[in-house]
Amino acid sequence: MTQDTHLTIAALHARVEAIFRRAGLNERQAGALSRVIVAGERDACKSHGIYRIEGALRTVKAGKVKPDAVPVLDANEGSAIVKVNADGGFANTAFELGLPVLAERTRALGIAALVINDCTHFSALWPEVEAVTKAGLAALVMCPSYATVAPTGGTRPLLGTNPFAFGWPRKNAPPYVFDFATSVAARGEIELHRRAGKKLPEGWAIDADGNPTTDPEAALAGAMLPFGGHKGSAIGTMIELLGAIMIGDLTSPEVLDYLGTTTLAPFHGELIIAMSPEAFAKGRPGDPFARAEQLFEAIVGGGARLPSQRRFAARKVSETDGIKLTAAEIEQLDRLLDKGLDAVA
Ligand code: NDP
Ligand code: PYC
Repeated sequence: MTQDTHLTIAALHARVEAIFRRAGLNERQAGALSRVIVAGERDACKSHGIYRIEGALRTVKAGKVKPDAVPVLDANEGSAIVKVNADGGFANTAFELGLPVLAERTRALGIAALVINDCTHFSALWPEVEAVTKAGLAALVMCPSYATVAPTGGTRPLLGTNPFAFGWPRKNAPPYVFDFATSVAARGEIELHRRAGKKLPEGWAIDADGNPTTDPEAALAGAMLPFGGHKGSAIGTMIELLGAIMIGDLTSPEVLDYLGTTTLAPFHGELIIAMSPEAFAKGRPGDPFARAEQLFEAIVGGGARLPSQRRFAARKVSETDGIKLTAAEIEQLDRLLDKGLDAVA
């Protein structure tokens, strides 16, 4: 088999969900995980698409994530801080449980936060940001990962690739969303380069001796670099403070100590802050949504593109033509379904 295959979004979802169910995940964990992984493939975000299934299964097999976890909501009546304990399961299931209360609380108070504790988190953040914007709210989302990034000026990994995402709701267009690793690239990208036998672009990583490298193996053994030098380094540090220390959960070095490897999905917490633009703008001139549209028009009018535009375009193609997978990817999905946890080391 050498040809590419096109699967509908629903068909890929069914396959991915079946793999997770076969591996022993309960319905809620399998459903939530399949939704984010398939969303990654649908939107051409390969670094957090089906390639992540194997890592999730390895983490289950290693006993570092609970496949039958049932997250517990602490609605903290009336408070701006809503908490979900993921019960040692995947973050995505906990997020789905907390989102309605987060939205209700943000509408009532103008700003509220969802704290997720004790979760395994390997996914992109934009599915969560988009879900908050669907409720008409702006969102900031962040979490640590594991110590793989050297702070600017340092040579040893300390910070995580710490993703940071933001979303702004738009009435007649897809939301404004950005979502990026605070390292030059996500670690998933380094792994995809390694698998493809490709060199890394300059400036992504240093080797174990602190020298610049374009060799993915050397980069994985050394350290990745923060994006934008000291600026990305500071934002990555902020995420350790807000998305780990402030919420009483593991920092990236603590995650690595706990797992002992970067081949398993990281276990930590996550912070989601939701804001009501109407509540913040109340009493001030102008409609915040109309003013935001003027800003977006100016950005696009000046020749730039909005973040997520590539993703939304890829989504449209997937919705009409299906999701394109290589023969090797289909074989891998078949193998994971056939062998379950025996398919992974
Ligand atoms: P990218 O650098 O690929 O993209 C970052 C953002 O910038 C996207 O929103 C992208 O939109 C936008 N963008 C890219 N190019 C342009 C441009 N020319 N003009 C305007 N906007 C642009 O992301 P990363 O590789 O840093 O991260 C990839 C994913 O990895 C993220 O989803 C992140 O959440 C995830 N991640 C998860 C971690 C975890 O621990 N769970 C850790 C690290 C990363 P578009 O997509 O449309 O191109
Ligand atoms: O791509 O950097 C990454 C990553 C780390 C954990 C999950 N994704």
